[in-house]
Amino acid sequence: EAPVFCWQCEQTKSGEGCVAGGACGKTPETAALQDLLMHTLKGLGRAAIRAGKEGEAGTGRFVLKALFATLTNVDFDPDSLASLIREAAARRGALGGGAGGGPAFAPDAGTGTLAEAGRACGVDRDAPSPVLASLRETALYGLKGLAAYAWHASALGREDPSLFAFACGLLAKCLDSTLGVPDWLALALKTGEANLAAMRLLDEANTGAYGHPEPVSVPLGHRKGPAILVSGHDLKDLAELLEQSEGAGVTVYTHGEMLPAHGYPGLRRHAHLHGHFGTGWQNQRRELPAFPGAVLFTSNCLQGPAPAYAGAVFTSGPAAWPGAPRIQAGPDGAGDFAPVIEKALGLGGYPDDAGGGSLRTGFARNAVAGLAGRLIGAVKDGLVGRFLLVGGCDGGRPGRGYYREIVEKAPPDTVILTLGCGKFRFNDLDLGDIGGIPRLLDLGQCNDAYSAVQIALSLAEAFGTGVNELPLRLVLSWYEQKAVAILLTLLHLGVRNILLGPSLPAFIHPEVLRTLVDGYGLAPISSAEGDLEQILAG
Ligand code: FSO
Ligand code: SF4
Repeated sequence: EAPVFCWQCEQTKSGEGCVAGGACGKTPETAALQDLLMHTLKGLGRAAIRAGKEGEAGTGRFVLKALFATLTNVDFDPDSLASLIREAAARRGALGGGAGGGPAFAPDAGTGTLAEAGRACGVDRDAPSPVLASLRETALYGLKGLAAYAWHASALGREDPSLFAFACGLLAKCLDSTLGVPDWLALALKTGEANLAAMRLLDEANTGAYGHPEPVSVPLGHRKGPAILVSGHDLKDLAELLEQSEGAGVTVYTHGEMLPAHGYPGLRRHAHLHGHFGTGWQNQRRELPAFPGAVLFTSNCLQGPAPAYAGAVFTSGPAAWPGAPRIQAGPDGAGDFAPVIEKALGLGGYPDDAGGGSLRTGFARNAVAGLAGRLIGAVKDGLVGRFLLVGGCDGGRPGRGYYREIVEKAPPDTVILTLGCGKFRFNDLDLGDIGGIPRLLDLGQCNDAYSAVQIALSLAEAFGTGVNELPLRLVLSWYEQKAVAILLTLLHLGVRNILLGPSLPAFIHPEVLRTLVDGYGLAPISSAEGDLEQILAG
C-alpha cells in the first residue's frame, strides 16, 4: 500500500513530512481523499481552460470551496471530501475533460474506493525534479490560501472572475510537463499577486458588509446563561448566527481568529456578542472542556474534538469533522443556526457572571489611518523608533515562545503591529502607549493581511520612501497555507528581509531557499535577542 505523504504545514512530522496520517489528526484515508480531490481539480481546471470557461462563477466557486477543503485543519470528513471529488469529476466531465492521466473512478464510487484511488495521486517530491516540485507545491499551497480568502469574499457576494480563471489556470499548469523551473518560480510569484487581489476583495467584502473595524476592548469574562462560541474566520456565519440568536437568551463569544470580529460596527451592534474565550487554536482541546455551551467552527483551525465537548461541536462553511453536525443553508440561502442555538440553550451555560480582563483589537487600516498623523509625528519626533510586524499563525510545536520574547524585549520606542492567531502568544502583555498611541496594534485576522500591506504602503508614502526603507521589519510565524499565500504576496510586492519561523517550510527545497535568501533577504528566525540586535542595527 503506497504511503500517504503530506508536508503542506509547519506541523509536518519531523519537519519533513507526515506519512500514514497527519500530526494534525488527518487519517491516511482523509489524506488520500484530499490528494484525489487535488488531482481531480487539476483536471477540472484544465477542462475549464480548454472549454474557455475558466472565469465562470459556477466552476470558480466550486474550485475555491474544494481547494479550501484541502487546507490544513479544515475538512477531516471522508464523506464530505468524497462528495467534493464526485462533484469535481462531474464538472470536469461536463466540460469535456477526462481523468488526466490519474485514476479513473465510477461517478458513484464509494468513499473507500475513492480513498484507494487517491493513494496513486500523492505529492511527488521528485517529479519532474525536486526543485520544480518544490516550486509547484509552493504555488499550489499559495493557491489554497488564496482560495480561502476568495471563498470568504464570495460568501459575501464579492467575486472576481479573473481569480476564478487564475485558480483554474494554475491547477491546469500542474498537468503541463512543458513548464520548467523558471516558469514555476514566476507562477509562485504570480500566485502572490493574485492573492493580493483576493485579500483586497475580502477586505472590501468584510468592510462593505460590517463597516470598518474600530478599536475595542473585548472582555475575557462571561455572562450568566447559555453560551455559544464561534471560531474560525467567517464573519458572515457569525453575523447570521447573531441575527438568528437575537433575543434567544444566549450570549455569543469569539474564539481564536474570530477575536477581531468585535471591532466591526455591524457585528458589535448585537448586544449579545459579549467577549472572547481561549487562546491559540492549538490549545482548543485543553481549553474548550471549560466552555459550557455550543461551539461553532466556521473554518480553520479545527482539531478533533475532545470527548468533553465533542457533542457540542458544529461546523459550517468548508469545515467538517466526521459526526459533527454541519450547518445547512435555510430557504433564504443563509445558514440555519437553529441547532447551535438549541444546543446552547440545552446545555445551560455559565452559572454566574464573571470578569476576567480584556484584549484590545480593531486597529485595521482605517483605524490606523486615523492614527497616522500622530504616528508619523511620533516617528519624526523620535518617540517611535521602529515598527515590528509580528504576525501570522500560532501552532503547537516548540519554538513559538520566540514571538513573545521578541515583543517583550523590543525597545520601548517600538510599535508592534500584529495580525493572525500568532498574536495569542503575546496579546495579554500590557505594552503601554507612546504619547497616547498603543504600542500593540492588533490589525485583525490573518485574513486582514491586506490591511497590513495598506498600512505599510501609506507609511511609505507619508515618509516619501519605499516599504523596504521604512523603520519596519516583518517577523512572521507561519503554520498553514494562507501564510504561504501571504508570504508569496509580500515577495511579489518586493518586501525584503522578512524573518520567518518557527521553522522553514519542508516543501522549500534548499535551492529555492537560496533564491529567496539571495533575491529577497528572507531569513529564518534565530534567537529573539540576536534578531533584535540585528534589526536595531539595521
Ligand atoms: Fe491561524 Fe489556523 Fe488565521 Fe491559519 S487559526 S493558523 S494562517 O488557519 O488562519 O491565523
Ligand atoms: Fe501533516 Fe500538516 Fe499535512 Fe496535517 S496538514 S498531514 S500535519 S503536513
